[in-house]
Amino acid sequence: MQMPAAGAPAARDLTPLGAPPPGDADVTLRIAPVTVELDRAHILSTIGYNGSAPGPVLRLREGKPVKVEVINDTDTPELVHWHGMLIPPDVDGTEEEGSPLVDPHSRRRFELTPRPAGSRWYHSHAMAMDDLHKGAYTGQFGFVYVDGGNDPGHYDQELFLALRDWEPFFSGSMEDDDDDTHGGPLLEKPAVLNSDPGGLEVNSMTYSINDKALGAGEPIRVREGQRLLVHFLNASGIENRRIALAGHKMKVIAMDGNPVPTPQSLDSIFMGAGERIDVEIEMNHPGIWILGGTEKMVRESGLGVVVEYAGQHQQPQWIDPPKDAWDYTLFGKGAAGSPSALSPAPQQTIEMIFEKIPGGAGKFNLFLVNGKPYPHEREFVLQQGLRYRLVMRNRTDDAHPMHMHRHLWEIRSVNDKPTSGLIKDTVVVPYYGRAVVDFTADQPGLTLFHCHIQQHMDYGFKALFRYS
Ligand SMILES: [Cu+2]
Repeated sequence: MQMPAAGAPAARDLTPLGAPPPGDADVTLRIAPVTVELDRAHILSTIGYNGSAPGPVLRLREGKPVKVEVINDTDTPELVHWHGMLIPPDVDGTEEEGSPLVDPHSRRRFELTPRPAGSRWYHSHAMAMDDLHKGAYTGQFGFVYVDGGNDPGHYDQELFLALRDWEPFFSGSMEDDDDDTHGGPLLEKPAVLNSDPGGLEVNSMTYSINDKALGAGEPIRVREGQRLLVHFLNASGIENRRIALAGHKMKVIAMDGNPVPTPQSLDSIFMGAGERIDVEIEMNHPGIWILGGTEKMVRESGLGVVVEYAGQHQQPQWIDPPKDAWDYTLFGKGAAGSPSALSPAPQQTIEMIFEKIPGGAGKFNLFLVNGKPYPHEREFVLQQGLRYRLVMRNRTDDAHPMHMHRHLWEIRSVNDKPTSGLIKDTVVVPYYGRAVVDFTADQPGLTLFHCHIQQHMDYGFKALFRYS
């Protein structure tokens, strides 16, 4: 199939600018300046959706088309991307794929059919470069829950909790204490490292869950014996995070909205930027507890929320969880005994090598995919219907949450540890490590692949897949 080049999308259900405000949109998202009061000391101005940040939780029915009206009340063009959905490139909200921009002070109508069921999210896909008031640094993010209508769970409470950092700033080098991937076998560590001085990184020291810093908002009020379903999202454009609920285990039942083959009860969970994890929590330990980042500085700078059992009155308590190893393969099927029907053999393999060119003092690092920053030529061409294996070789000293639009990945190995059956749209490729995923090329059209850390994406860490 011949696909249009980026910037020349097929017109489809797009209302031209200046059309009268239609009254029949199912969802209206107004992008405009908002004030977010994390706590009394942190009252921020940013850009949000419908007067808040995060935006509203959108509950959509799987397979039922929705009309989305995007109104851009800012001075710069915007894009609303639907992360984790299998939708065509012209509504995916990605300039590289040819989705139309929503121009400043104008509106545009999109029609999309939400699928598959599960926890998805929407966010700006604008480039930020050196402007820390754009793209993923703003308050333009929110959950989309695509309802499949077959949720067997009976929960007393369902919560949507987005982890977030604010007031980003540039710093010389980031001590990434929350990078849990350093313990790996370093399969991709080059024999000779580039010892040039590193460039600027984006950092933060201001955090929240949803729009409140730890202790500033209402607690999550529970009763002993309740079962909670919590949808977590790491909505950071900067960092991966580990979180825990003191005194409780969290049972991981879905990742990136997709049920995991092997649910696990853990003391803490790790989420790359852009990833979602759904957990069940049995409220079986009365007290007043902190749910928050496992790193003290991060938690005390706001990344947390109090969980309060009825009738308890003490100070909120934190307990450091045991430092469990985090590994996607825990949640997949074992390689042995996996029915091959569920994991068809790939017909072609695509190799990708990730490298970082240190920028030096005061400059930005540059990221390369197979030796080149974005844009590439026609290196990544898919043939519709084929099953592909993507081997991601991370020859950098960061863990990168890699995301492919409009497709779902089946994780096949992490640092050569095999697995199958775990379906995701974002995968953290470990520090000097390797991740292998399989996918079927079943979504024709341009498809963006990128690191979900905004600065990495902006400085080269992207590639565009095409269909031949
Ligand atoms: Cu990255």
